[in-house]
Amino acid sequence: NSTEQVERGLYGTLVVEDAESVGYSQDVVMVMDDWSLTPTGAIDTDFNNPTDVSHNGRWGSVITVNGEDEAQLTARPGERVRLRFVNASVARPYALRFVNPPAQVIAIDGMYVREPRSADATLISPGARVDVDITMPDTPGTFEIVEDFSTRAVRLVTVVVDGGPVDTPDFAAPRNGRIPEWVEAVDVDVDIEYKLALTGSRWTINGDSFPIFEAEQIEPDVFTKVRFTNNSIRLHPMHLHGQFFQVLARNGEPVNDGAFRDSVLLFKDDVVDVGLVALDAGMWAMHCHILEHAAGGMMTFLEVAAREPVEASS
Ligand SMILES: [Cu+2]
Repeated sequence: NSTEQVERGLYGTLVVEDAESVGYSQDVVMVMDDWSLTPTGAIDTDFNNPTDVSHNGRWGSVITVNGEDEAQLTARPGERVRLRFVNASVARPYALRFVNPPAQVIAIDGMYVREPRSADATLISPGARVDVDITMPDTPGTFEIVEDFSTRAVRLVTVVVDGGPVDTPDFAAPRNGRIPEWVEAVDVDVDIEYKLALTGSRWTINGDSFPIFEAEQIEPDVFTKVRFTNNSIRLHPMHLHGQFFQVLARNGEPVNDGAFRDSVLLFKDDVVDVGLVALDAGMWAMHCHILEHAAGGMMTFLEVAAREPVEASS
């Protein structure tokens, strides 16, 4: 399975550029990963060990950005920079901190959000992507971008602001004003519920552990409400291929997500409702993005039916 390959670094990024340049002075991809190393600095080869599978997967002690454990970004005072964060870790979520200078999230999982929102305390679960809009201070200096998902804060990137100041590019941050507000969806019946549990040493979805699975089927072009119920004490970043969804509610509390995403992080005992309108027919994988959990059986498929062929009029 893919755990070992991704742990060893078999991944890359693909940036789909805007049709027209938005106007940032820099556009930088930030790939985050963590590494489990032996005392001599080699990659620990104990992949998918039973403890990692039954706990929260494998969390390495060394965190890197773009392969550097002391990653640095250099910019001139006043520059407005787009940072595209990608979580390539097999198991570890990151919580980004942007206090000074402040920053805005403009896109989640490769899709612009309805309204840019504060990037402080932004969660990026394994496999997720977040784009951030940040303007450099107008005087030289350094600041750090840190993450503090676990109790210990870790520096991800040192930003060095240096050189002569530039005029800050002045434009409205990109957004997708067409993302619907599904406020009434809170009261709509659930179409599919996925119950997530640890059964013995295997992870199960509705009692089945992959490669045993029963694919749920949904129709294209209609609203579908999916509930994830975490009947375990572990984290589960649930990830759906091929479609994007909005979070509707978390533990019964309505959420005005304003973002289409392809994964959502469940904490201990969480019940999370998401809504989607499937557009692309096919058998789509749905799995926990803690890859040790996927290897332990936490995977299924969601089948989106093909559209009825349209009769040619005579
Ligand atoms: Cu999981």
